Amino acid sequence: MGAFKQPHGGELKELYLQEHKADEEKQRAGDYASWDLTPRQLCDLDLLLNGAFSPLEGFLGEADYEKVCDEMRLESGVLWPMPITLDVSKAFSEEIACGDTIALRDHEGVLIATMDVSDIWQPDKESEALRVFGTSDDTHPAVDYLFHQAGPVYLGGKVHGIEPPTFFDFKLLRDSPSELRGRFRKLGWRKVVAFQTRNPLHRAHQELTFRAAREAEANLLIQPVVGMTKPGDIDHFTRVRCYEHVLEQYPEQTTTLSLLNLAMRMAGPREAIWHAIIRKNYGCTHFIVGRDHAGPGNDRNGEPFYGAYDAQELFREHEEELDITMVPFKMMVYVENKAEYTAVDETEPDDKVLELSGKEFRRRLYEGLEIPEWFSFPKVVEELRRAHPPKHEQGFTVFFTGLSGSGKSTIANALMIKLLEDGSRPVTLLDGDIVRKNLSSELAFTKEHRDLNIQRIGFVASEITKNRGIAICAPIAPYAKMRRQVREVISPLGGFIEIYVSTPIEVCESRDRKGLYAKARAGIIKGFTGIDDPYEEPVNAEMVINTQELSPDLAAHRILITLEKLGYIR
Ligand code: PPS
Repeated sequence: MGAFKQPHGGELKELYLQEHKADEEKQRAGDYASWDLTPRQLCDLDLLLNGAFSPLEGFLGEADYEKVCDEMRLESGVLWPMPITLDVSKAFSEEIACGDTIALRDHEGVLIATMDVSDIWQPDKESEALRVFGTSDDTHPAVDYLFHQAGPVYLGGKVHGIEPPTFFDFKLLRDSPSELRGRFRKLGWRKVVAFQTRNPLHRAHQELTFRAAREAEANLLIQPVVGMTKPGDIDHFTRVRCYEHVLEQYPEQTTTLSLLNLAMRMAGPREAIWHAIIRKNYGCTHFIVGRDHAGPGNDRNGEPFYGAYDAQELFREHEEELDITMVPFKMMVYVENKAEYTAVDETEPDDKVLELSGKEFRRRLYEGLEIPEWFSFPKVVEELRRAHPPKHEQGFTVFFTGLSGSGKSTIANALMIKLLEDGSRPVTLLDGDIVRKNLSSELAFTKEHRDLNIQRIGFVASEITKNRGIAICAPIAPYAKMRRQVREVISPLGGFIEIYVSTPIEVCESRDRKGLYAKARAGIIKGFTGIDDPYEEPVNAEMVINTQELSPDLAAHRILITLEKLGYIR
């Protein structure tokens, strides 16, 4: 591996089998118990197999796991801060025994690797959270994952790579450690400083990376994470397009971009050590650690999980052993009177410092407001605006709920017509009866079937909302839990406006347009909402409409006014 040494003198551990051995193993794997990898496990496995996680040779066994949690070290004594574990369901763990080999497959069933199971154990997750992340507060994304998503049983053992995971996006920007080392060798880059990021790059980042390269007299690798970052982050497709624009601002001879399929844990100081080991494996000699490196934000009480410079401190303690040099950075700020960026601790008393917090930046972005030139690059802002349009260009769902005969359909229909007249976006009406005919024709009115019906409506509405259309739903949706679930699915994708049509049961029954209430009273229809099946009244609907007080036309008009107030229409 030439000038590039792996930490602690070890070689890069690439775990793919040679072609003929992989073919043989593939044949045998038909008989192995098979585990479908979760997205996070697939990221971990990808980096295990390509050597980015050297010196690991597989998912951690129990002894290594315990020592990593306690001391950030493997049993061998080698520094390794993050437990890389294969969590599975109890049912799957009961199918297998230590000594078995299992098949590890992606979500389409492609065999990525096999694993010789050496350990099967049930971890104490609370203790793991406290030891690794220093907290059991599940507002920490990795604690949330550990407690609410990870399976209850861990499997450890060596892995044998059969086929690298397939990527359809940005293929030319994805490199294995040996590929990147090869590129550095070819370019004659003996010193490389790596910059890790999960955010779009703005001017402050550019200045910081320029300075780092200058200080270290090194070339620059911008290596953004595209595996899994903090929930709520800007999607990687948008970010990579932004990185490509920013790259035009860098000298081509000394800067390169490569994407890292890492599943981050947001573990602050421990994560910084982990990132450095990975960058060392990729052939870098220096690593930038800025303010609050891989920080998960604030805890339940509004306090930061880690100190702003804790990562730098922990890195410093282990720098020699890591064999990669830290380039520490304070926060960069813009000094207006000097028209340049500088480290926050280098400003002078008379300097006029301009700042734009991440929160304020996002607010301006989402509301289509001005973003100053000193903060970012026009092409980056344009890209971000395209991905996060202002509310009047986002999709939204208007979700009516109410008893049969409450007037939902009539108002929903009136609203649809008014929105079609406005013409700003395509509109789809998912009325109870329409859905029951086209989407849920085999379903009855049991609780289970009603839930499934609402789930389907929620799914279709979420797709419409994501693609910037308008979905109008008008089912009875009698159960609060399902309404909440639909809200949770749709809200991150656009607007969600719940409207409770609160017409009392007596009025609905007296109208009895379809004659169903009479049949329900006579016991001909069983489980009828409001008669012998419950309707749980919404408590957090954006609007309540009583059709005794408002005509359908006026009700639809009121809804339009609310949509205008919320910013979804102009
Ligand atoms: S649910 O609970 O949300 O899945 O119901 P939904 O799909 O909206 O119901 C659509 C229409 O089915 C008729 N219908 C019943 N409603 C309630 N309970 C029972 N048991 C039932 N059986 C048939 C009823 O007319 C609903 O139409 P709307 O438009 O609401 O009157």
